Amino acid sequence: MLRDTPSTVYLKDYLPPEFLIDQVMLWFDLDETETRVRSRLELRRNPAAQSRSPDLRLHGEQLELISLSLDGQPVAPAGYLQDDEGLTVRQVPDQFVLESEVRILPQQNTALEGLYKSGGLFCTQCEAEGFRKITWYLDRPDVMSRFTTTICADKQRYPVLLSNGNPSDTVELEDGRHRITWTDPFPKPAYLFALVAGDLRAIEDSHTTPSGREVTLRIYVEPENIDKCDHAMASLKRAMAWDEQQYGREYDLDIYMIVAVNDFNMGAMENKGLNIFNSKFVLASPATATDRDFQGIESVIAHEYFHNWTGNRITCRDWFQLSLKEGLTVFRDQEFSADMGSRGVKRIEDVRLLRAHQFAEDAGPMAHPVRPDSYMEINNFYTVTVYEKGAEVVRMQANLLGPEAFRGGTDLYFERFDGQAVTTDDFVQCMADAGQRDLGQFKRWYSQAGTPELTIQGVYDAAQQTYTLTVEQHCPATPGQPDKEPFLIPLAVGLLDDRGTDLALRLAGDSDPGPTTRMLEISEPRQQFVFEQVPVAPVPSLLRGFSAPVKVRFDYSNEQLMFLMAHDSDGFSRWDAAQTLAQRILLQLVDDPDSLVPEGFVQAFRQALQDSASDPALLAEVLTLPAESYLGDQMAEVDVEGIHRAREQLKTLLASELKTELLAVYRDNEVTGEYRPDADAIGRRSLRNLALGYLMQLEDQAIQALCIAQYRAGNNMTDVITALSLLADRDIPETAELLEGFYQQWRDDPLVLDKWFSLQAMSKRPDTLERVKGLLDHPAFSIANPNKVRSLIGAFCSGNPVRFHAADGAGYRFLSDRVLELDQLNPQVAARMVRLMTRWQRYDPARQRLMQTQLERILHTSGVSRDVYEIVSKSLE
Ligand code: 0A1
Ligand code: ZN
Repeated sequence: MLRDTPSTVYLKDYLPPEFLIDQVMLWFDLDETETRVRSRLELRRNPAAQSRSPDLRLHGEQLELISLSLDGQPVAPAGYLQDDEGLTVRQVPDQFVLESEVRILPQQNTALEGLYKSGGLFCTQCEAEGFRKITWYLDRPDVMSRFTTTICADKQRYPVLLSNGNPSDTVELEDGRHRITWTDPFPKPAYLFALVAGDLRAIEDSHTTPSGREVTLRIYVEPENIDKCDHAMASLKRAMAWDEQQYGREYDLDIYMIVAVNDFNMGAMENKGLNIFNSKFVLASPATATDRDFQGIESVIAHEYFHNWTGNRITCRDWFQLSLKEGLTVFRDQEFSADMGSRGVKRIEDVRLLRAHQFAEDAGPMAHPVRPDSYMEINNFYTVTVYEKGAEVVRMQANLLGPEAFRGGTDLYFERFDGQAVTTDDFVQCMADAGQRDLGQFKRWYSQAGTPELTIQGVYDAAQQTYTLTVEQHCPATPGQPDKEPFLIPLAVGLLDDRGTDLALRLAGDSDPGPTTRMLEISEPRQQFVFEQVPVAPVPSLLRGFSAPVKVRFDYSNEQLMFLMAHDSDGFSRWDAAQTLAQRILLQLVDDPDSLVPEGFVQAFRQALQDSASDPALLAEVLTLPAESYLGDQMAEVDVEGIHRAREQLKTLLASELKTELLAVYRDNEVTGEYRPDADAIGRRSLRNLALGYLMQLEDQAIQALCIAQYRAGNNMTDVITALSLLADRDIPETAELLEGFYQQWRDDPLVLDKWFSLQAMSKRPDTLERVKGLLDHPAFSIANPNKVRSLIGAFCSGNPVRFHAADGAGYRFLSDRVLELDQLNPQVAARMVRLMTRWQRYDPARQRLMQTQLERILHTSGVSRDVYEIVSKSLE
């Protein structure tokens, strides 16, 4: 916990390590009160070091020293110095063996970083800097070493003992204990180390790689969950085949293991050969998991698997390069999901997430580049910018190079850097070499924060038959970066003629007409593109497929947006046109509740609902209005109540105007037969549930009965939870009983209860905060469990803006109370929660003061963690 102001780490200060570790041997003695860890490190000076001190400095926190020896000789007390952050061993030779033994207390580790207990299991989380809570080490990603790990524990309580690599035979010991040794042949940084011990069951399968390696696949869970692993296993097998096919990457060990644990700070972790997962991203059955859960599992399983190459075989030189592995791996998992399901819908979902969260981050006090240049606490930089914007930056390189050169670039990357710890510059260089082009300007996407804005104008010259697009780029200032250099932006455009057909695009100088979508390269502050032989005044379709993470400003009329909505050949752009129009209408309603909704808008929705040929999943996306928080981001000052009122008003209007069509859609999209989470069935359920959501706006008893019937039918968790959420929004007499019934039915399933907490936290009812406070005392709630924190506190503060931002500040007090309580236990999760209050400058003066007061209160609380301190102090700067 914090005593002094935390120091800042800078990318510019990077130096290669002074020592390397060739071999690590670890021995764990796991026990109920304490764990002993013995380590043997084979160290030598790094020939590439740029500095040379006589001493060895190792990281280590919360370790109790039992013994220390160098080349077999005990180190005298004068020969070393231990402090809060590590160990200095004085005057070491150039090559030596250092052995130590420490005592640690996993049972008391509530931060869930290092070695900790989740229920009856021992497990680890070492990324980013958790290994230093296990033993003294050079805990930095550019120190890669071969690990051998021996685990010893009570056989009855911990029949399964796992670590990275390949296992030896188990040895039975006398006192009811047993022992096993795992050897990982691949050098790895300490953040990829993992250990698990517990009473686990596994499902097993196998996969044969193209080169003929037979890989055993095992998913370990607590015994009661053994029937909920099939989807995860099937997803893993699909991911392995996809990576072989798309990237030519095969798995490299004889065994691949996944373990599900209930207490986990993040989604999952890609430890070499032994992934540890939040159980939310493993366990699923039709009765307990929603379509979203099934999709989330497929994508996270794939993400962690893909890390084996992009992250593990090739890792990051330092934590500033985090997006090297995360941006690339997110891009890979996005493409995998697109191939497994509906590509168009996947792209829309990803862009929706990026705009809602990453654009907001870029516009707030924590804005940072994809490759940050400083941090206080690295755990605060596992952000949507590093992950999702990082993925967009990789996608833009794919857009600029085209699929073949991009694949050439990744092949080169794997060949050039296998077994190394490298930088984002190294990655871009591979792309530049494969694409045979200079990507120097492109690299600004890694170093400059902020969301670039493109202001575009189009002029048609009927006499010349030309259409000229003028594109200006500008990027707003972000903390520490007042001025930005121009970016290289791939801008995909099309032109629609008056019947909505794509024109072949011929740019000045082209000999032949080109394709109907062109990737324009924007590199200057202002640029013009002249299209020739354009027979009629076209409607431009801009940023097709969201070819770059930018905002586009073009002065479309409502009619043009409706035209694009109906005709654009690019599914993403059809959706985007609908969103832009809906946003425009909603913001007008915020200003003036009496403003007229264009009849054409309702008509466009009607047509879409009646178009039986359209893809239900895409349709559901088109008909989903922009979220309240996203609408707030579009205003100079967020009007909390106005936005909520306007959105409800428009939903109700659409519901009453389109009741017949919505009922027809509800009726026609029922999915019968056995539950399957395939794209078609998911699409139909999402459209049908969207229709139900609109219809429930009508406060109509027959529709409420329909909703209750859907809940009671209990066909699958998607339909059940949608119905229950809609009921929980309203003062319907049955609701209380249904909520209680749901709890009784699922009281032994923590993941289902997470949904129960969330839907109550997101209820539109005015008394929601009081209910949420009551739920903190519910026996199923625990502030020590991150999933529970996210599903109750997180869902309320981020998913219920109108209640969280209540004018009296009660929501803010509630959050800061929880943050202070949580910070004592789990600083990482506390820091994630406190972010929800850091965009205070976007609100009216009264709310600003209320939020600031709470932030100041947190900052001045003694013992606040470095994690929370960094977020709060930066937000108040
Ligand atoms: N590397 C993991 C996510 C992860 C990151 C940090 C953690 O603790 C601070 C834990 C997990 C991934 O990208 O899946
Ligand atoms: Zn990752």
